[in-house]
Amino acid sequence: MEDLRYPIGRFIFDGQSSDEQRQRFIKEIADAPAKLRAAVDGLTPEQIETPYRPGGWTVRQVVHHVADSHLNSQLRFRLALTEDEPTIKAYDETAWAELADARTGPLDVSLTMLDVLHQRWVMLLRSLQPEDFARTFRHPEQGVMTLDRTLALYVWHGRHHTAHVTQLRGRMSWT
Ligand code: NI
Repeated sequence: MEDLRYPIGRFIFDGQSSDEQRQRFIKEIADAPAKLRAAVDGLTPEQIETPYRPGGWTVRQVVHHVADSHLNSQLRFRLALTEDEPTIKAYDETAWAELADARTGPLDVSLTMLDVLHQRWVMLLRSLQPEDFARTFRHPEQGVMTLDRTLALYVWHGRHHTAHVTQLRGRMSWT
C-alpha cells in the first residue's frame, strides 16, 4: 500500500557519514531547490491548493514549509559551528504552515528563497572539514544532534516533501 505521508520512507541514519557520503549529500542539498521547482512546474492554481494527502498540507503549504524548515536548519548549522553545543530554538511547524503567507503566498517567493538559501548553505558546507560534522547542537525536545545527522536529515527532508508533490501529481494523473 502506498504511504501518502512517507512516500520515501522515514528518515534513517546509522551514526556517521563517510566523507564520500557527505559530498553526495552536499550535492543533493545543492540540487534540491531545482527539484522542488520542477515538481511544482506547470501546476494550475487549483492543483496548488490541493492537499497532498487527505487532511494534509496543500502543495502551497508544502513549498513554504520547506523554505521555513531549511531556513531554520541553516541557522542551526551556523550556531553549532560557532558556539559550544548551543541549544537551538524549536518552532511549531504546523502553526507556521497556517500563517497567512504560508497558506496564500506565491510559490515562487519560497522557491527563490530556497535557491539563494541553499547556495549560501552549500558554500558553508563545502568549506567544512570532516571533523566539523561531529559538532553538535541541542534540540530542546530531541536532544543532542551532530551536523552529520542534520545534513542527512535535510537531504531526506527535501526529497520527502518533493515526493509529496510528485506522488500527488502521479496519483491525480496531472501532467
Ligand atoms: Ni517537513
